Amino acid sequence: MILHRRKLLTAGAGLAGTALLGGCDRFSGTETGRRTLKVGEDANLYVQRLLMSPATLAREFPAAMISPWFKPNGTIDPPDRKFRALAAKKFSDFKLTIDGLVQKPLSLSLADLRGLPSRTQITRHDCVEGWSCIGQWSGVPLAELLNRAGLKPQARYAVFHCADTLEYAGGGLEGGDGASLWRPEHPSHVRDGAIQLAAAEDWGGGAPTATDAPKDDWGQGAPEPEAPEDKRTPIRYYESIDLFDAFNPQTILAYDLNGKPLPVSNGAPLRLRVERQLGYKQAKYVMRVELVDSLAGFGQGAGGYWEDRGYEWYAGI
Ligand SMILES: Nc1nc2c(c(=O)[nH]1)N[C@H]1C(S)=C(S)[C@@H](COP(=O)(O)O)O[C@H]1N2
Ligand SMILES: [Mo]
Repeated sequence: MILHRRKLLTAGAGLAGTALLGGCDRFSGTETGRRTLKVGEDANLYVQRLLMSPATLAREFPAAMISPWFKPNGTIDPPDRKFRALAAKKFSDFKLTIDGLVQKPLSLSLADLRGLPSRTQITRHDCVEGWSCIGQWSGVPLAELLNRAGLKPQARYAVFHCADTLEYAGGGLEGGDGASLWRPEHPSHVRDGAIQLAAAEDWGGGAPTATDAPKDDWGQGAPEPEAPEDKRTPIRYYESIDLFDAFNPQTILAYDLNGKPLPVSNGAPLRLRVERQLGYKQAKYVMRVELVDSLAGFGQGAGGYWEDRGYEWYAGI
């Protein structure tokens, strides 16, 4: 079903709807399918309908059920040079970039984000490794940001670019079994190797070219000039969601956990909460949200770091 859906979404506006429906009855028969097909025709109508249709919310819990400790997982302290510089100044220089298929790209500091309307929710985080934690998250609804930026009609997904390097293209980890064998069940394997390597390397995306030299891939400025040149491309964590989830009121970019600023181990300065999905969708260290019409150009094209390694793109709980 997910493959059908990808095919459908990337098939392009020029194809007749009926031709597409032929192989995709199961998907197109759903409400989601019908609404997704509307995107190319009238994005404003689509977004209006989305906002008016009752959102499905994940369960929220009473404060008494908050876990005493929210287990950090995956990357817990990004080794990347740029991230370290931001963290050293308590993220006072941090700017979240919102760009891609938007009318007006945004660049917002943590103070800017804290000044916007916020949402607080107590939800349960379920990791595929088999553990759960209940935490209280506060942050800016993604819908707030998307409404301010204004979507272009072609926008279909939000891609979350994260600060942490997990490996390097072309084999960045020593003693590797190969990327295809790495799974979330073995985060320390990924993490330990990545820390050793990324700490020694420039984080800024391999050899800069004339076109991308002024900006790294988070849009946070030029790579450090003193950094050693590295031909390898760092593979950073990324995630993506569709506009249904993007506009869900529980979808927030969280800056507080349990009433305190988010610890680095849980994704400071900003992490995604998309509450109806599993843990690996909850991107930490979010530097940039890019609105796109296709996921094909990112990583291996499956929509996320773990999705590229075999996990489902829609990780419903
Ligand atoms: N940037 C980034 N986001 C990430 C990960 C990661 O390694 N890097 N791990 C994911 C996984 S598998 C889980 S379970 C959660 C863990 O979030 P926590 O550290 O707050 O428990 O973050 C998710 N988001
Ligand atoms: Mo996870």
